[in-house]
Amino acid sequence: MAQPIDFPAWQALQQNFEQSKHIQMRDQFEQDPQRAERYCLEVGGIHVDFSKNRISDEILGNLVELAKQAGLPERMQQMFRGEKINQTENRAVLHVALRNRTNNPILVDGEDVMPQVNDVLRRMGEFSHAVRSGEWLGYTNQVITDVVNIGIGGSDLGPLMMCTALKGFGHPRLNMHFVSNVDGAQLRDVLERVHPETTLFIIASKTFTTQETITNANTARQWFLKEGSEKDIAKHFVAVSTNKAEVAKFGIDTDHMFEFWDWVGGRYSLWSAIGLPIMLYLGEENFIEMLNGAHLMDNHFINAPLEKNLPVLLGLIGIWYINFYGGGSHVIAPYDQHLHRLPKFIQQLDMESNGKQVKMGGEPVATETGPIIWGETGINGQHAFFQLLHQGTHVTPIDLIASLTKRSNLPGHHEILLSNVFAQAEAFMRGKTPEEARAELQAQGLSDAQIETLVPHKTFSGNRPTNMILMDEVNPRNMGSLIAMYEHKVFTQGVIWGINSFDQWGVELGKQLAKTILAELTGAIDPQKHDASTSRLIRLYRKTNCAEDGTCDLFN
Ligand code: G6Q
Repeated sequence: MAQPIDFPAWQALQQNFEQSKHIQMRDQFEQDPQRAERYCLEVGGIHVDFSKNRISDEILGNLVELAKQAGLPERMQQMFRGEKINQTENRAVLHVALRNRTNNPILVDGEDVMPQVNDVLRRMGEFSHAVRSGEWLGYTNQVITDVVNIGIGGSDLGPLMMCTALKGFGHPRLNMHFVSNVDGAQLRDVLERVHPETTLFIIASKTFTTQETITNANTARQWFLKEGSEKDIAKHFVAVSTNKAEVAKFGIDTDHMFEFWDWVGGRYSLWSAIGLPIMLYLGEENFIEMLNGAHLMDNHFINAPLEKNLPVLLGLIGIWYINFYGGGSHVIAPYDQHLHRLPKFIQQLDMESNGKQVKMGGEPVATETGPIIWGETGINGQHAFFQLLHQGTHVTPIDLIASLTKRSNLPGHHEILLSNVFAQAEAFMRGKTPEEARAELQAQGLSDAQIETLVPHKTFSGNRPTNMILMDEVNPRNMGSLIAMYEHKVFTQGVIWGINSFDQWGVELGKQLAKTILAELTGAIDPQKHDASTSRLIRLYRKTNCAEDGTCDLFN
């Protein structure tokens, strides 16, 4: 399989890099008054200004060529057609079918998936309506007030992020809780705040075999059974899974199971039944709006020419930094408190998808692949890690995300927030020259000696890339579009690198080893052959927790 460095466009980009790496964006803005107008795109309620990047028409042209030479258009078609592009798991990749609002048939193994998608959506709608309206009652005939989603990774981060982002749309009676960590502290903290009669547990697991989720689910069930009885479980536990047999084995009636399919990847699953907490909290209409927003972005992605295609351009600009500037990380900085879970969500989406070292065919990659994604609310980041972004030695592209519409009625707050995000983007781009720093210090009346000592510290090289991502409003539709935009950006990059963005074998190794070690910690079996460090850690644990005779019953 060809390596991206073999494509002619890659060579052209290498030349562009050598010729343009010293060009300052501030000069480009001065030379081209139309730059901001030319380098921005709007899709639905999402407006992206990507003009503060180290790009030119020629660079963008070559990046688009690279996408063509890597076969991106064909790959996009294959995904949307339901072909099995996740080759290592022999699966289709069809999160786009979950929000296929035009409902045109999408075939997997010759069968249209849309009737099943619509059927589950309908059942989710009926169930959500019953819970929200108060028609669905707990075992003592009380309405549900608390929903506890037990799931981890893809079965947690999406619903948690969406419910947090769209808090203003949430049902006033419903308190949403998310338990992912097998550290009992998290579940205990939630159980202390809820009552069995008024709590609904959603056990969300694609496989229904994930150790953390099943352990938490069993504990929740035991807690419930201290007051309720087995027959009451049906009113308080529902499951979301692809695995009917395991759900039944756990003791949840499969009538209370909401299904999804192996062609929905965990980190791409919030649009499926995994989104049940979102629908319960926001209501069916808002959930559908979220799907509509994603569908709008899907249509844009599949139809717009590559040079005017928002997810494609964001992916390509990312490639420009990762592969040519050696920028190995990327910051997500929402200027919006309720989007504070977004960096974590995109971190999984991107890093689990593109954290790969071999190509589709199994041969090693010849270039860097997915970046390290990190971030925090921008305004808080400004008072913490932004120092490194302004004056450190790395090239770190930053996505600055904000809402044009006010998010609270508190006077003055939104204006301060937005003035900061715009100021940061300007500062990252312009920097401050030694001359500007010197003039400022002179105006403060410092001596020449003091000025010369301070000038290097007060100088900012600037030329630091940002994308400004503005939503006209943070609402279900725009959140759907925003997340779909990132999904397709990640896909675009994966195609250029020729990797499989849809498997996650890296997650599996630790899971396997943990099973062996668990048995050793509990004394069920003697320690197996480990390296000296691991064996010592196991012995240390056993010394702290086990009786002298070696019995070590962890679960009591
Ligand atoms: C996502 C990953 C991973 C997965 C969790 C939970 O793409 O595969 O984060 O979602 O490991 O898996 P289950 O849903 O099967 O419990």
